[in-house]
Amino acid sequence: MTQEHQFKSGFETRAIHAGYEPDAATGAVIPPIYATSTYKQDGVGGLRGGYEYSRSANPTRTALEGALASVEEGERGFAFASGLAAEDTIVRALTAPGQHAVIPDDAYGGTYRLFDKVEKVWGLDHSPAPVSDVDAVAAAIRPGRTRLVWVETPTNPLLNIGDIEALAAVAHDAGALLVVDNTFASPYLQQPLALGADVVVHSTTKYVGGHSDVVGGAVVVRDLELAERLTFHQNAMGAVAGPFDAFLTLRGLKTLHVRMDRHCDNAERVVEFLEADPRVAEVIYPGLPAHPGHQVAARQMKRFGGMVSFRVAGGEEQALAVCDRTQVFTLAESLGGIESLIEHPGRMTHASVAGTDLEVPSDLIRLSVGIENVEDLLADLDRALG
Ligand code: P1T
Repeated sequence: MTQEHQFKSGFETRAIHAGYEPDAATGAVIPPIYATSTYKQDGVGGLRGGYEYSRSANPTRTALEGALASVEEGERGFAFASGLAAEDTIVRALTAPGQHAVIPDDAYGGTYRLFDKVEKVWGLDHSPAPVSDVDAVAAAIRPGRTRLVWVETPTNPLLNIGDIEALAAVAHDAGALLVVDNTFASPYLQQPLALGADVVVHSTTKYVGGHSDVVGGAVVVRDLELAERLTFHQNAMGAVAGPFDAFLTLRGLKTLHVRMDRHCDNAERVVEFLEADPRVAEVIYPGLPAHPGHQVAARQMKRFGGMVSFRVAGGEEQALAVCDRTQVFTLAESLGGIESLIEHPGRMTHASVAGTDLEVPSDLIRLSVGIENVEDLLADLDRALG
């Protein structure tokens, strides 16, 4: 597909074709795993395909990076060894010591830990703010010092919704960049760059990879100056995706739209079931009209996603018991794979925020609703609720 054709195509076509032309020599329709660290030069500096060393660039990674840029409607994509490696590279590339970031007050625990224990030591301090409250985010900005307004939407694990257009306006008024962690929505459901965000970041470990078999991260931007800095830091810091990981992630991306629609279908049924169950105290899902972010989510997302959080009647003890009892939902960290997962954020993914402003309720359970038979999922939850 030519560049121009890629731009005009629908999401599904780009997810399958963007970033790679069938191999000129063999006709291979899928990019090979270029398991090579280096490339023969035809005379000093005579690079055949622009490749010099696989930390700087590798053809399998290039294919993934092109596809990521295309599905996020950006100009340049970057693939990293993990979501956190992608986040760290954004911070080092786009901020300087002495600057400040506004971060979500219910971010992924590991993101908070990165800002609080690593980036702060480097000289970037941060203030948590609720992403669903644009005025609170604006109030957390330190004029002249805030360089990044960093949001997740939906947030992990409380599924709060940030209004990307409004947050971009607030960030830009203050001379800051808006970074959107698009992991929970995936590029199929939401394209933050088209809504005014400057940087999109993903844990591709989740919906993009989609099969719980690879850890990875991605960054996508439109602005070529930001792209240049990210290119430099990706190479200089070196936290790149290896060729096999890039291959698996690209393979996952090609079916993202099909998987995601089924994740959403099944999540809607799970929400309906939980809403009607007296053993459940509260269901949190942006697709519910009563969710405070519903209107914004309906505007900026294609559907409402595969993540469902709920609070059980009976407190932490009951929440832990439910997590122990499921048989189809696997008790595990992570999300976004084909199989359903259940977890207790307070003790698992968000244990690192205990005792901080980001602490999550102890009776909260998070579901990553997979694409199994939905009746099996409902029966499993019914049994586990006891
Ligand atoms: O795990 P890694 O690929 O490094 O990505 C970190 C990350 C970043 N952003 C969001 C929104 C995330 O959810 C994550 C990872 N989250 C989990 C492992 C989890 O179970 O929530």
